[in-house]
Amino acid sequence: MTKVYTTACPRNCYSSCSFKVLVEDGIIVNFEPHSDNRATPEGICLKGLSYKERVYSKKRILHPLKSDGKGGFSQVSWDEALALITEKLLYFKKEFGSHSVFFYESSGMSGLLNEISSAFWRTYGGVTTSYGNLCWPAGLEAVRLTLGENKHNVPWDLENARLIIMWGKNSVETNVQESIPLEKALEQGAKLVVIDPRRTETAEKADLLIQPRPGTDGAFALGIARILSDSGRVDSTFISQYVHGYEAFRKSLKPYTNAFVERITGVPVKYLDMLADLIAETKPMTIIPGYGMQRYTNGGQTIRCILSLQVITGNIGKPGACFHYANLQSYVFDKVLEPLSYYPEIGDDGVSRRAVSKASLGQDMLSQKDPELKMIWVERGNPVSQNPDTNQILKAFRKLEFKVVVDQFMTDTAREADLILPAKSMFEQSDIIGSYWNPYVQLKQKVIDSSGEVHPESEIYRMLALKLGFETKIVRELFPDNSDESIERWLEEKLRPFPGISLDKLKKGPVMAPGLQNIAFSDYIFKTPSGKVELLSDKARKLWGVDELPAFNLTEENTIQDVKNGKKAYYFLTPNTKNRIHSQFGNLDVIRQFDPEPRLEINPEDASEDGIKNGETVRIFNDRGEFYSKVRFNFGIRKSCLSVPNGWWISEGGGGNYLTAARETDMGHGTAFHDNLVYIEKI
Ligand SMILES: Nc1nc2c(c(=O)[nH]1)N[C@H]1C(S)=C(S)[C@@H](COP(=O)(O)OP(=O)(O)OC[C@H]3O[C@@H](n4cnc5c(=O)[nH]c(N)nc54)[C@H](O)[C@@H]3O)O[C@H]1N2
Ligand SMILES: Nc1nc2c(c(=O)[nH]1)N[C@H]1C(S)=C(S)[C@@H](COP(=O)(O)OP(=O)(O)OC[C@H]3O[C@@H](n4cnc5c(=O)[nH]c(N)nc54)[C@H](O)[C@@H]3O)O[C@H]1N2
Ligand SMILES: [Mo]
Repeated sequence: MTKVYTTACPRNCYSSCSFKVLVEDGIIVNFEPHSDNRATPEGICLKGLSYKERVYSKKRILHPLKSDGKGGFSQVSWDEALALITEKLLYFKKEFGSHSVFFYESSGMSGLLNEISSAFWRTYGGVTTSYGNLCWPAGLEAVRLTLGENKHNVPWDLENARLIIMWGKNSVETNVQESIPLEKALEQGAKLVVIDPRRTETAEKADLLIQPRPGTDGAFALGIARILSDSGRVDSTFISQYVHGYEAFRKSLKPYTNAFVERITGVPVKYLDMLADLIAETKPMTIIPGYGMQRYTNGGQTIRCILSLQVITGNIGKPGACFHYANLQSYVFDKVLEPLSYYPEIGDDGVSRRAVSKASLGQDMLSQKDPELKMIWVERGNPVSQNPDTNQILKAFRKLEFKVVVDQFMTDTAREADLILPAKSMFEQSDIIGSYWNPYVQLKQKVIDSSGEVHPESEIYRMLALKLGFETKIVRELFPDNSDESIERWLEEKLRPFPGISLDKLKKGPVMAPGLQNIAFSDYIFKTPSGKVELLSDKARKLWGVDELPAFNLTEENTIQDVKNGKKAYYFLTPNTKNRIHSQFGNLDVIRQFDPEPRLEINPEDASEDGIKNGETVRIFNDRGEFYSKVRFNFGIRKSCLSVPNGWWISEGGGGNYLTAARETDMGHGTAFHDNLVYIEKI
């Protein structure tokens, strides 16, 4: 008998697809689309289809593994693993204080149950945690400063746009499902502009591709804003009713002359005029900025500059008119989870807090004093391959006395562990997820029993809490046992404030977020200090020390001449790619068929200047580190740029983060991965 379950993909990906899982005799046999999700009606991508291999893969870790200290691991029982962890936790707390333990989590799996981890570490006595994010926070903060909150029109509203600008977003690869409304819009005659130093798969659909020097989009946007405001082609009615600071903004645009913008961005002036005309003449317009573009030291300001174009043309709060950064309308559980949370910025409950920046993880771990770090617990993250400055991270890891990594596979980070605990797959525990693009709350359902000896984190923490002697009442309150009833009861409790959503409903399909605005800001309520759209933001200076106005600053490493220390230097881009989610999926055979090894893309003109042939192996380096890769010629990549997708494990030939700097973005404590000049040489 085939049982059919509704579920949703919990990966850190825009799409968060709904789909159905077909199960026979407790084994997953197939997947089907779930058409109730209007944003993802056609089903999952190749990564989704590879889930079957992922769950049943021989490479999957199914038992606790202990390191022999020489690179090998052997299986140990849960009893032994838990006893060892308990002993270490008690010892480090007594000897050095609980903050000598570092709890690191990241974006490998989403869900409300993740908050149990925080509750555990808080109850243990408070540990060192991390703040900031590898992904998107500079842009989130830029939008919040300007519009008051992060939301955008429902994905299918894109059909209504007449002009779509994919500004540093490679939607065809990173948001596959966005192609559905995009294609419809294009069929109806909409124009697509792509702004990206790479000629991406998305660019193949475009009417116009503009390839600026990396990190200079702010100047480009302000150049357009100047042309529009000088020629009076702005929406004066919208501006006078809803915009704060337009006059100051207009005056600040003077320096962004065509000549200046061309020099900074490397884009010929005619394209600046062309895009200004298109924007002035084509309404409604939706700008879809990507996240890669804000991983620079000027990333937040860049997003403010681009958003200003949306604002001065009045393209807000209407069908087809919006700034598609992040739609957090389904993130409704923050309040409900607050009692469990343990983050530096939350609450004052007498537990002392200490946190290090995700952007400078290695350096910050090494510099902790009183107490120094002794132990790390890594969960849902692969910092050795995903955070910047790998050499520093390895140094910091290797200085620790005890490392626990919870993961499904032998990742670069797992290899560094003293003890690896096997992690659940998405099909082995139910949880509730939101999305930062589609507007649904969804249930990721348990459809099979745990593989091998796997326990989900909630259960690992419950077992540890008992071993550590946490009060019985606390254990009962905070740590549900892993029976289906207990987990469902826990989830139902989190749904209680939302009468429109029940677990039964979610088992059938996705449910629209409560209070959803299909067309974001259609009520023209902006939760900013002035109650208006803020081009001028006092908070921007107060919180982050940047200009009150959207302004362009050169990134830390950009030289404009594309040389450094007298030597030809390259902008090193490490974007996301179709067949992996960061460091996940690349190890599966299905995916390997398409992507067997990393390739560094280079413009053949650059390659010939450096005497490099297609397919040759080169050394890529700077003063932070080096790695080696074969090159692939790509006429579509802007000169002076190199590109290799992030996420390749070091053990698979990856290593891009050996070269990235441990730097925060200008706002939001993001990570400026792409602000990174490198050199290459033949070997
Ligand atoms: N298939 C797949 N989908 C994913 C992911 C994945 O790994 N794989 N990851 C998910 C996550 S966590 C994220 S953060 C998103 C990210 O997905 P996107 O938002 O698309 O971001 P990136 O792939 O980092 O970068 C997008 C583009 O920005 C370009 N770019 C880099 N620097 C600049 C610049 O200075 N100016 C301009 N104009 N363009 C620039 C890059 O060349 C790249 O093509 O995708 C999500 N979806
Ligand atoms: N150079 C460079 N580096 C980058 C980026 C870039 O643009 N350039 N992009 C950054 C971005 S946008 C992001 S979002 C990050 C992503 O980096 P991370 O947040 O570290 O996420 P992933 O690499 O997707 O997955 C981390 C691990 O989670 C594991 N995992 C999956 N499910 C579970 C579970 O249920 N429990 C546990 N314990 N583990 C699980 C996976 O097997 C995987 O090994 O990378 C960043 N790194
Ligand atoms: Mo991300």
